[in-house]
Amino acid sequence: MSKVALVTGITGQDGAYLAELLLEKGYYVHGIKRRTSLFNTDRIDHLYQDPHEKNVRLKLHYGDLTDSTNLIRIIQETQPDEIYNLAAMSHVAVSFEEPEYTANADGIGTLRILEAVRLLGLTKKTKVYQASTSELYGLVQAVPQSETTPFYPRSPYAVAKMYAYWITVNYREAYGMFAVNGILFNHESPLRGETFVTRKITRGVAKIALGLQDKIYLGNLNAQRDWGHAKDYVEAMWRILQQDTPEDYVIATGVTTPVREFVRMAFAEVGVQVEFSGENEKEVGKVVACSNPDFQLEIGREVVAVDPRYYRPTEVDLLIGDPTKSKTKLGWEPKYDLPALVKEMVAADVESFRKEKLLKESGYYVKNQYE
Ligand code: NDP
Ligand code: GDR
Repeated sequence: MSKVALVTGITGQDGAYLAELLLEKGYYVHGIKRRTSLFNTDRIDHLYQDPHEKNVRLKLHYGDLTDSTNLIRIIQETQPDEIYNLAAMSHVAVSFEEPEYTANADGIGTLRILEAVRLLGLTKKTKVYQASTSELYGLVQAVPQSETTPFYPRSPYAVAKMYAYWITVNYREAYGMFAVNGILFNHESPLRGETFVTRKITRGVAKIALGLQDKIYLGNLNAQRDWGHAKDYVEAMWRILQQDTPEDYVIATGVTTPVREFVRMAFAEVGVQVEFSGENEKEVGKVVACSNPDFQLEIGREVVAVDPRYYRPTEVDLLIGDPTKSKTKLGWEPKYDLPALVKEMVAADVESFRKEKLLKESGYYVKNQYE
């Protein structure tokens, strides 16, 4: 018998990779998507199955983590063996602008899922995976950060996720549910949301190289992140739910890199060497060499500048995870390292903006003013 999975946040980066993985493994996959005024299923359109066909394995349901009645009905209808709760207002900087909504969706939303499982009498059937985050560690207490490192959240997002973390632990202990946290460090891909720093950089690099953008404005270049590939990380989510005992796991690469270095690596992918000078708000990145005959950028040109509007009221300076437990207990090993990730992301954005360049040359290009 095929297993049934319910994925919240299926239209997001991780939801798309996870849905693909579960379908490959023979699952029936139900996904919750929000109603939006424009289509929001770009990342999973390649998985779409016409509901009129027989044996459809992917089904989407309208829903929202802020609506308990809707969640109860979908869980009742789908009777899932596994729930992956990936839905969230996931942008740390935006959570300072929308703190109450973030608490509702990211914190109480998790409670709604767990409580729906309990109310429906599914505590022995349905396993729940909660998308916890390295943002819980926040202000550095110790490095590398492991399952036993104390939390010190530094944003409304992280505080909401802290509630979600503990309510998951509590439902496990109180009701004997298989409810677990994957404490995932940053993971990226060509499907990453455009306003997260890695994708903002790879898109900016592609557009600068193709003559579609002048420079990239960034915030804190000193922040250090442990960046992995989303494809590897959804495999870890699945493994966490296949264990006999419910436990929480850190998923990370164990390597940390400053934002500034990610910028250098991304420009190097298009044959452009960038060096930084100046400090804080005055820091800039300039071209010092260009070896790509297709993309001629003049030496000395400023391609990166700091804009303090991207600073956060409270920052997380350093994240570096200790994946020992996931490696030993789950047998999980990432296939991608950071250079391979950067290469894939830059190549995908160059390819996509080549098409945009054609549109621009034909008079159709419209700048996206919200970047
Ligand atoms: P994305 O922002 O790409 O996707 C978030 C998903 O949640 C989207 O499908 C979004 O829908 C949906 N969503 C947002 N709010 C609601 C709501 N109120 N009700 C229902 N659905 C909602 O995030 P990622 O895929 O990168 O991350 C997945 C999860 O993992 C998130 O919970 C995130 O906080 C967490 N996480 C992510 C890490 C990372 O580095 N990527 C690291 C650690 C944790 P829509 O498409 O309509 O916007
Ligand atoms: P993060 O990811 O906050 O770690 O949360 P993000 O890519 O937004 O920021 C990483 C670091 O880069 C610095 N930074 C900038 N960030 C953005 N977005 N835009 C900029 O212009 C910029 N300049 C510098 C930030 O200050 C920060 O230090 C991500 C999300 O996916 C969360 O949902 C997830 O829980 C964590 O990763 C783990």
